Amino acid sequence: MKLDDVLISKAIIERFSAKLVDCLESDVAVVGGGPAGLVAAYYLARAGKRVILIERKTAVGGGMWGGGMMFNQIVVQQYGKAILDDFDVRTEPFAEGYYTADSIEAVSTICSKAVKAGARVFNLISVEDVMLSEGRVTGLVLNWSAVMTAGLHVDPLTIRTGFVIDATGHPAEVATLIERKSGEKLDTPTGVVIGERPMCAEAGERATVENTREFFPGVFAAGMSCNAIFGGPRMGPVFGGMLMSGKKVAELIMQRA
Ligand code: 48F
Repeated sequence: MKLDDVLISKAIIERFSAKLVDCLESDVAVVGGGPAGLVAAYYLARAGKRVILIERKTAVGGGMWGGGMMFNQIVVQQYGKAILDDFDVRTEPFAEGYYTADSIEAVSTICSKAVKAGARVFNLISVEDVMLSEGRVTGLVLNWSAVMTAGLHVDPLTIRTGFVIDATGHPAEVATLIERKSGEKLDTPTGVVIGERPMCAEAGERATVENTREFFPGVFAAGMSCNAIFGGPRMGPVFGGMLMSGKKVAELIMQRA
């Protein structure tokens, strides 16, 4: 059989378009494909929810690939290990209560499990705005990351969803967008994005999980964005809190959806 170049193009365009059209309405839209977003997408999809995950970059995985300062190992505590066990990611004990994992195995395995559970992942797309109706976020406004990077004057498209997860990491982009554009208060002690505090692994891990919650009607924080929104400390390359937060946000949404 002789390969037909144009048939290859047709296959890509038709299949991608069908996937996108199928995702115009979803139960949950996860913004950001770092560890927290991927873990949330997995547990929600596994429970039968229609989940779409939007990631700005070419690759999902966020800050997990690089471990700590490009040493591609991650550290987790017992509760993080339990989640890695759930995904079948291998861990090694290092000291009492400390486990390490290969960050490449962790990202690739968690991503694979999320996709196979049914989460629909769209990379190279950025969330540039939210849809707001009667004080609740009802959807997301999307554009190609390349359009945004190039500053091209191209209008976006929209998707409707039941719940949004802000898993955008340190910049807490969804929360920041809502605060800046809606003029409405967020459900934080100050009504705005407080900003993350300096490094403290012990307090940061705890705060990430505690701060995993709904901060605006229809919108939940997961992962590092929790501490950025609620003013918790950063915690560097210990990832158990990110994994726990992803699992917790999925459970919170499942109680509602
Ligand atoms: O930063 P990221 O890995 O967030 P996380 O899941 O994990 C944080 C850790 O990696 C690390 C840490 C651990 O102790 O502190 O930083 O909370 O992943 C966030 C992802 O969101 C994407 C971004 O490219 C990254 O892959 N992202 C950010 N803003 C947008 C976005 C946006 N507006 N639209 C789409 N994707």
